[in-house]
Amino acid sequence: MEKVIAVGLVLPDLTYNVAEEHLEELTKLIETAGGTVVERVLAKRPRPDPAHFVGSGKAEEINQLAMAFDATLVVFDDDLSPAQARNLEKIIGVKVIDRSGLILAIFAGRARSREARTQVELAQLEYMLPRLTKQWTHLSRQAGGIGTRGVGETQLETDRRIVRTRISRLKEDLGKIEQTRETQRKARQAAFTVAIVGYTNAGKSTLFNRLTHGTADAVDRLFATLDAKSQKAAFEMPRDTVIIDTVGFIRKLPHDLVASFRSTMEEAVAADLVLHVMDGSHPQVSEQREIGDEVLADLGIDPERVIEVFNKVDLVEQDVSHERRSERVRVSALTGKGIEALVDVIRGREREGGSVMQIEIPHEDSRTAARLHELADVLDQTVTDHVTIFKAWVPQHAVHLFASYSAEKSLGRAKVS
Ligand SMILES: Nc1nc2c(ncn2[C@@H]2O[C@H](COP(=O)(O)OP(=O)(O)O)[C@@H](O)[C@H]2O)c(=O)[nH]1
Ligand SMILES: [Mg+2]
Repeated sequence: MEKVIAVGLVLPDLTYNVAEEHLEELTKLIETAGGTVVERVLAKRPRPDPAHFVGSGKAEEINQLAMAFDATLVVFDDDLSPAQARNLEKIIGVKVIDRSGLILAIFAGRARSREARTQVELAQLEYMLPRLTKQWTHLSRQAGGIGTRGVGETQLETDRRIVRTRISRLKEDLGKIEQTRETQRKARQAAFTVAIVGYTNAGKSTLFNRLTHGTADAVDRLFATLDAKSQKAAFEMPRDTVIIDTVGFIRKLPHDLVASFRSTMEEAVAADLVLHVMDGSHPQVSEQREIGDEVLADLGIDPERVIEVFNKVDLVEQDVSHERRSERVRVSALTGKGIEALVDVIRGREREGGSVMQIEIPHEDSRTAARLHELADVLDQTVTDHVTIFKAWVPQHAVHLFASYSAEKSLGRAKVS
């Protein structure tokens, strides 16, 4: 295990408590990357030092700590400029990376699908490019630790031109992979899709497993999930329903990564409904929620399509009943509490803008049957001597086309929009 020192900067607008929470999260990230935190440092300053970020005096202190604790890596919670990282390394004497570099390293270790691997390598190279110029020999000497995992030594030894060529190659590959993904998405179009999004560790994969009886990787680890996973809902639903698990958000997610992970998050963009899962027991839940809202807004997701899900209510003591707001559901994905209510909310959304109808179509009327298949979501069908009885979700605009075939038992209530 690589021994690591975690460093945070406390600016005047930040309380010590919040700074501690942020450092706690950084510690978890470091552990996720396979390191162990031997010491934490908080530096209080009116503003970042342009050359040494925390100041050269503090850097000197960190150097002493690194020697005392035998640390081989120092991780800063905030973004460092390439020059700051270089200057700090000179004083501290061991490898220095920032939160972005750390997250990239974690992603590199987690990526499984070709798409995720391509995206992560692309983001890593783009992150490294400005840092490569003079740090050349320096970086290749250091290769192999947390900060450089995923990018091979040979790449470090090549020059910028080759890195650039590699970057454009990866971008091309990514374009092709996205086309395939688009085709797969089209194939799912008939179904109602529900994407689960939220801060890392909020319980998305646990909820996914609850809703699908699935086997997504649900562990107490940041970013266990990188590849979107989809599976049919395990509950009886008015329409065919597919649930999608996605990668989590995090504070200060590197911008390059946000861009390259956009295509993974496209699953959420294309979804009919988005469940924004929050860890209701987390002290920083409102910050996490804001970050989630920002990312969703960034992706252009209409808040109308979002349902807020407060998870982990089993860990929250207060009585939840008098705090209810519409379209906010409180659940425990772990114990199953509130899941039925959530499923009901999803059902309600599925019925909106249409009706579940029972429709009897005579066998000779194949045109109407064909139209039904084209316009509606057929849930069930029974063939009798003269007619086929369909149970189907019919969008509001098409209800009149089938009204005369309807056995009049509209099973769902249409909400006129
Ligand atoms: N107590 C409690 N723990 C939960 C709940 N949901 C998830 N967890 C735990 O939180 C951790 C992260 O869950 P996971 O589903 O992997 O989160 P993800 O990163 O959002 O996919 C795991 O240790 C889960 O067991 C819940 O409702 N209550
Ligand atoms: Mg997950």
